[in-house]
Amino acid sequence: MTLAAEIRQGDRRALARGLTLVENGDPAAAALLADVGTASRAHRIGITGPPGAGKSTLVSALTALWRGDDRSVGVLAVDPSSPFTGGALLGDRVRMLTHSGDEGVFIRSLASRGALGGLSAAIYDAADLLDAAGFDPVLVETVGVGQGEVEICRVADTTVVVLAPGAGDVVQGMKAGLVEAADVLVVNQADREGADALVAALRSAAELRDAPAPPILETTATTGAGVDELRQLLDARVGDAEGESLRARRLERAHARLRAAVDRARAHRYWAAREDALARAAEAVAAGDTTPAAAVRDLLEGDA
Ligand SMILES: Nc1nc2c(ncn2[C@@H]2O[C@H](COP(=O)(O)OP(=O)(O)OP(=O)(O)O)[C@@H](O)[C@H]2O)c(=O)[nH]1
Ligand SMILES: [Mg+2]
Repeated sequence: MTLAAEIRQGDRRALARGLTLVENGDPAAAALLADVGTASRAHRIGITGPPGAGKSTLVSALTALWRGDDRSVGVLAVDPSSPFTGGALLGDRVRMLTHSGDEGVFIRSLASRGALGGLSAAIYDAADLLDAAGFDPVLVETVGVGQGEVEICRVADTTVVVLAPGAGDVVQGMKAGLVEAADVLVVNQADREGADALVAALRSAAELRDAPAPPILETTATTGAGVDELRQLLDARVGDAEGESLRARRLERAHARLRAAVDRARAHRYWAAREDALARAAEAVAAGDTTPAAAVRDLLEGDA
């Protein structure tokens, strides 16, 4: 049986092997992804927000609820801010999930070591594999500050931004970008002081967006309070009422993804055929024998 067929049958070891190919940017990954068949069935949910907001705790609590409905849950934990930590740090971050040994839960940390096109391409591809293996929903937890994680959220059908009260000025500053990216805003650690004030602040920030204000929910992930409401809200997005906006989002994502993939493939082919020319041009530019602009013109000459 091919690796793709094993993954489609839900073979966990095959899935793990496939994810490693994707993560390492292995040439075999492209063939696997083409083979593995139609994806885009699973609801892909990005969970993002500042460190320590309670994302993993929330993911774990949500997972428990979905398992109660007998749904299989895939979790990808991503750390765009530390590409060089490999798995160590990420391992710590996901270890708190209490679902090990449950066949209906698949948790994997993802570091982009060699993925062509970087981490967001690797996340797309990894989510495809989890999807093909029958996991639905697929959750992507990302930690980070600023544009990085907002960018990564673009791979999701639904972006949940998790904040916690009392995280200080840095968090206040980055909220704007995060609020922009959110389909759902969650104020976690609602048991702590300042949660209501944070909700009020987010409500005013959300009103400034062009898009309709996202729903704002309060949760206490450690006790589970509010988590079922979040789960229902997420599930409703794939239902009839919100199905249309999800389809539009997927179309937009497919567009961006295909363009990026073709750009990468073309760049790869282009440079593979021109390594020597590049080396010569770089030497000429460095020596002052030609200008960068002239070198670029020469390199692009004859390219369609
Ligand atoms: N009081 C309180 N503590 C919480 C709540 N949710 C999570 N925590 C605690 O906050 C700490 C961080 O929780 P995590 O779930 O690891 O947070 P995270 O956002 O995944 O953190 P990183 O992955 O490191 O960015 C842990 O000690 C949790 O037990 C909550 O609702 N209330
Ligand atoms: Mg975490």
